[in-house]
Amino acid sequence: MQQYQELIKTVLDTGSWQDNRTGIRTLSVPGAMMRFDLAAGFPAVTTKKLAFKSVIGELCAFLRASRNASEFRALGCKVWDQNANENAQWLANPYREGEDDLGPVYGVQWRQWPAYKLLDASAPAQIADAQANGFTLVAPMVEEGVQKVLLYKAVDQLRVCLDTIINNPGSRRILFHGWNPAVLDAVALPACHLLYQFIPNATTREISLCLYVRSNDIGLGTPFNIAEGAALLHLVARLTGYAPRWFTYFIGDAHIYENHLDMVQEQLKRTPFAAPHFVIAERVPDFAKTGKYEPEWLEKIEPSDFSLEGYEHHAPIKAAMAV
Ligand code: THF
Repeated sequence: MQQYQELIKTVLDTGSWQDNRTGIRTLSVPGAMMRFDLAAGFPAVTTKKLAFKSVIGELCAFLRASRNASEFRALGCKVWDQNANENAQWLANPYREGEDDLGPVYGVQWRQWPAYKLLDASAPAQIADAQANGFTLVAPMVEEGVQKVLLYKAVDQLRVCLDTIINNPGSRRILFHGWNPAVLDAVALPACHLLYQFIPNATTREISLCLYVRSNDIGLGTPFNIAEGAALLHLVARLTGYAPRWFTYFIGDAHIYENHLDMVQEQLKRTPFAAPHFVIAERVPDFAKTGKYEPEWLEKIEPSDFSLEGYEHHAPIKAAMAV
């Protein structure tokens, strides 16, 4: 994982100091990119210990559309506790539904993006088409004297991605988005990793992922989010019969918090180890072997279905998260 060290160096050498919502300054660079070849191993940081179980717990919670920090904890991930219960602005937010609530974060958008249509009551073809596509009638309405009907659907964006990989792998629209402007006022934290695009190659039977992260905490979030994206690509590949290949990771605001400088500098002194190997349990069906499409495994997956083999790493380094 030399690329992580390169990113740290770039930010230390070229970054500028910035203020932000947390009150802890960051050294920031606008725009960064890393590209990992998953055929060469799993992109786990080795210059400190990666909290792999926590990463996998978070991914499983996202796949189940969880919005409560207690569900993340139950799956082995504690990193959402502070955002749920210690951010004064969120604690005072009228949309917060009590202890541990996060609002409709990541997984809710991935699996249940709320979509509405307000259609003209005199356009039955449109209404019928929407209903055929899974929209349900919510209520009749009158808008500026015109009769309308309101329809609703929870869009399972990730499931649509898998269906499209199976049915139309040449599509360049296989993506899901976490940034929903309609809910930004009702979440503990607006999505940081927010645009995931899968690119299957029907010739080589390899599948790649491009991920865009609007804001990334290089000390804590980056190693975590790299591992999570790579694990998701492995899972999607397994369920659709592809080999995971290129994982390209784009960052908008790439930053190091002032109180993480010691942690990243220590990591520059360490020599990275070879990449470990990512393993998905036998019980998770391999489409390439069974020829059977079983997307319901997106929700059935358990943290224990994922493991790392041959993960050599330097000593763990603890650091505080800016809230
Ligand atoms: N807020 C901030 N300031 N940084 C972030 O990276 C971040 N996230 C998520 C939401 N808000 C954020 C939360 N994700 C850790 C890892 C991921 C996080 C938050 C914190 C963390 O503390 N990791 C430690 C220990 C993990 C553990 O033991 O479970 C580590 O060493 O990796 C970015 O997604």
